[in-house]
Amino acid sequence: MSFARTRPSSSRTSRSRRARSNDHSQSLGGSHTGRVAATFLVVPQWQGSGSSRAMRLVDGAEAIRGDLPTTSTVLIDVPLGAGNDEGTRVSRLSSLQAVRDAQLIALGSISGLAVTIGGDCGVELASIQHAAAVNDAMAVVWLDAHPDLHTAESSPSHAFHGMVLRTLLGEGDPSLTPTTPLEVGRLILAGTRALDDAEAAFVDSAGVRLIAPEQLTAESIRDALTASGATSVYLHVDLDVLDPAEFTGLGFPEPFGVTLQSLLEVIAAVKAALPLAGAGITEFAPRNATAAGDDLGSILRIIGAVSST
Ligand SMILES: [Mn+2]
Repeated sequence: MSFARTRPSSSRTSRSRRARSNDHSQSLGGSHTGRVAATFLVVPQWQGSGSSRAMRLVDGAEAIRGDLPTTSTVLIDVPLGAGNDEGTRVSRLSSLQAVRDAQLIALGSISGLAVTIGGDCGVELASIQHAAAVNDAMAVVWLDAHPDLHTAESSPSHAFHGMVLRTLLGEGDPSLTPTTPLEVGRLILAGTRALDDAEAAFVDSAGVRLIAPEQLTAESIRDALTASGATSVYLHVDLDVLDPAEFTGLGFPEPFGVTLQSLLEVIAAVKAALPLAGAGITEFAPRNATAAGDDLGSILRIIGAVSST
């Protein structure tokens, strides 16, 4: 193994957990969630983010993990260092490869629903690849302010979290691209509203389905799933799909997002339409422990909606 098995107890993590325990008493399985039947794969990867404050993603993952049932939680060890680009245009590629490999091993031993908790959106690489390999005709509902459809060549930041979906479609660094790519006809971008020019051009030329925030309803997502012909669905939730007025712990907030209520309705509609092949919740980047506590209630409702039966 090229990465550490144990994370030193950083003062940052200890501080956030201590502070949170004073003012935050919610936990999963409370009255606002149903029965939880999932395994949570916590992946505190920050190396895919292009933010100068990417380390906040580690705090975000830890804050969420503190509220998950320990018996059904698996923590992936993420390299402590940034890693390097291995001569490619993908920043920190070596770390991304190590996390991907560790995630695939962990996913292989999970039976039943796996819910991946990021970390940056790059954590979806392994989780979607794994889910697509064991589920036929799987749709991906990508609830995210951003389409994450850059190639290494078009990405201005070289940050992998902006390339993860394009990589899953088969156009990424060869060391990360899955053997069996996703089919573009089964991809649904939802709540997506911040597209770079190169991404918008790809959405147009490839005919990717995109439901803008103001069009996103239980009915529109159901119609898009029906049109895709899929028989199972992976649900990706980047928390930045939410309107920043409702949710503050974001590295890349984008205005005019969806409400929490609307997001919960859409998740319920997706689950009612097709069997869930997997799910991921990413990009929680609280600026401090108090701010994390303010957002955790919303996150737990989302996790409850995704994972309850
Ligand atoms: Mn995003």
